[in-house]
Amino acid sequence: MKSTKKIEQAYRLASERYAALGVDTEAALKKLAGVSISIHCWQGDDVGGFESADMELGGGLAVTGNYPGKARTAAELRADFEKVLSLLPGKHRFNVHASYAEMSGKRVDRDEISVEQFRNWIDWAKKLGIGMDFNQTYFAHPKVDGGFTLTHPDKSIRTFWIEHGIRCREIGAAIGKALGKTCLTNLWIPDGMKDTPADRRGPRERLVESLDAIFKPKIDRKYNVDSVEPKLFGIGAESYTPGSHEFYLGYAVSRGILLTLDAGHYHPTETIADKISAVLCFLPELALHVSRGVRWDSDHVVTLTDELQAIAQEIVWGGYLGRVRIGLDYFDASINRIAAWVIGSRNMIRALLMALLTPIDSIKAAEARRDYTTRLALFEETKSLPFGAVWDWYCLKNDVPVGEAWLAEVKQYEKDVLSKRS
Ligand code: RNT
Ligand code: ZN
Repeated sequence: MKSTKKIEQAYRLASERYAALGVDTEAALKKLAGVSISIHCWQGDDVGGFESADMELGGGLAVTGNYPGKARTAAELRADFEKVLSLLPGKHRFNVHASYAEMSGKRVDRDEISVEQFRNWIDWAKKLGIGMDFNQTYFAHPKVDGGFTLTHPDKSIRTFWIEHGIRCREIGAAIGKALGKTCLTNLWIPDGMKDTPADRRGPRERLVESLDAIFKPKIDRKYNVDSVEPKLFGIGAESYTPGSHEFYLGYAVSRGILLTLDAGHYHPTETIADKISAVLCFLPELALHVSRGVRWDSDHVVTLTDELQAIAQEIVWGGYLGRVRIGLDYFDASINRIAAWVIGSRNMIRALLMALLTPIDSIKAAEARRDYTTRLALFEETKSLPFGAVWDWYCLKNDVPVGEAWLAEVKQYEKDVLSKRS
């Protein structure tokens, strides 16, 4: 355990080093404190949800691993997430899927859910003083017929899912209103084809129609904002996805709603970092699902990769912190789930801090005078600046464990709580 005094000393030295390069560490930390990451509920229970125990996940989503201790109830998931929050510097949000409805005796189907099934979530978030985000759930349900939801050829199936879409927007608005923090309701559907389709046009035109019906009811944007999430392919949808990038980009821009860029949804060498400034030329706000695909959309725990740093850099250096709703999306059941949550979340925050501590004004000035030599030299030298000392200080100041000390807390929680779950 590092002593408080040493952490402070290291911070002071680091701060001087940064100041010499024109970077104000205090200002950086202040900015960082204002960023709330929307942390996904589904890391805590392998995207299980609490509607029914026997429904297969489907929709091309696959969680591997059977590490013991998964949350079996909403109450357990809430307790686990409180543990996570206690290990993260800053104030963050919780992102809930519709399948996390709590039925309390009276089962209602997805086309009939309402804020009633989410009261416990809202009360809990209110108690913690955190914001919440929401998602329609278009998977793990018998009406995901043949893998189709909003593009299904049968009108009655489409109608069911349209109703679900509207219900969720209403729930999103109720959440936003109750918590006094705008809720983002994100729509993703699994629809796609394993093999080459004969008709690419039909499903897309049906999807436009379905989406228009979902977004027709006017909802105060103070309470809820809507977003659509593209994907190029998935397991079992290798050849065609109606809700592709171009499809939803066009849809979001023409309808004035948000777009959600998921880092795992594109071709392996295609990153979402470069898309941020392009999309923000045409949309007021953007949502992200920061994830880590390994060979495919595998949703591995977010690590501090070049890609993660590039995403954070684009947000920070582009001046987009107020226009990008940063969310996480991954699920790993092969390691302690709380640790998975903490590692990915801390990495996201860390990547933002690294971007905030870059002497970007000098680098941009070099670029403007076409001094690309200086640009490259400064980019590379920045990589060995004493970032870690600033991060440790930030954790200390926020009363959360410094360095790897959080792990001991997770291990203790595993011993006291998780290991007692069967
Ligand atoms: C699936 C999408 C989607 C889901 C969550 C559970 O490929 O990324 O966002 O991961 O809604
Ligand atoms: Zn996603």
